[in-house]
Amino acid sequence: MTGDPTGAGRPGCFITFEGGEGAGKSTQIARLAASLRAGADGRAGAREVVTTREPGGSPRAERIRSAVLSGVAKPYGPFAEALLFAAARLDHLATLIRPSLARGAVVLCDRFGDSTRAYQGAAGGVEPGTLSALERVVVGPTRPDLTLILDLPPEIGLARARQRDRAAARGPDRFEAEALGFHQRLRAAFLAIAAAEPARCAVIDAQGSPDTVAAAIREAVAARLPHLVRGAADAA
Ligand code: T5A
Repeated sequence: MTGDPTGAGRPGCFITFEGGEGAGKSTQIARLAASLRAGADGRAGAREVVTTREPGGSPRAERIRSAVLSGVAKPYGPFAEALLFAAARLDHLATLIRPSLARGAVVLCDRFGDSTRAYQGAAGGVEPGTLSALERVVVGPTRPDLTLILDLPPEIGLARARQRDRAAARGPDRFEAEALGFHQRLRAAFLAIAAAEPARCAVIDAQGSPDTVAAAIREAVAARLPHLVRGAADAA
């Protein structure tokens, strides 16, 4: 992919996945990555796709992830946690996301700035203006071209996450352990973000089977970023 297909001043394309706990983001990122990499005819190598996650995605940011998700920063409060997520994001953007976009890759990121707005802002109580200022400084122009918000009742997402955690013989992390009301505020916050920024965000019903959700995501990508699908067809 060359030029500036999204008009965002860079050759690559930045897609973020957002939503509550256990919504299926990791599952669906792997599926979309495979489908974009394969191209229209299933031939491997048609497009460079980078998959990554937040917090984390770079060695230094992964160290911050371990600390925050362990709950060690919880006593400092949601604003301090927002600063830690921002520090991780700064490194992730500088070392992975921006270089990948600059060489024309499609970057698929599991959570990004909307998670700070929802978790530390709407659910955690940090003032939105403060978080917007932080986002302006840290993210600057590297905003997502498309954000897929995987929506489902938090009871279902938490049950999925708990089942996965049990299978892996581990307990809930810092945020999974919050009360149901916290997760209900998160869901409302993600839907409010989508309503406020409809050009960037697409809400995906995440209650169906993995195949049904994957099909809805491919449809949204084709509708919002047709050059990605066209590019795959051209490469075929
Ligand atoms: N956070 C993050 C902040 O507070 N502020 C920030 O700024 C940022 C960036 C990250 C935590 O950090 C917080 C938010 C999070 O609490 P994490 O471990 O990355 O922690 O957690 P999540 O992003 O929530 O990811 P999860 O791994 O919990 O959930 P996913 O990725 O949404 O779901 P996935 O794909 O792992 O699926 C969960 C289980 O459900 C099954 C899967 O097989 C898996 O077992 N599943 C389905 N089952 C039935 N039907 C489907 N359609 C299914 N899809 C998946």
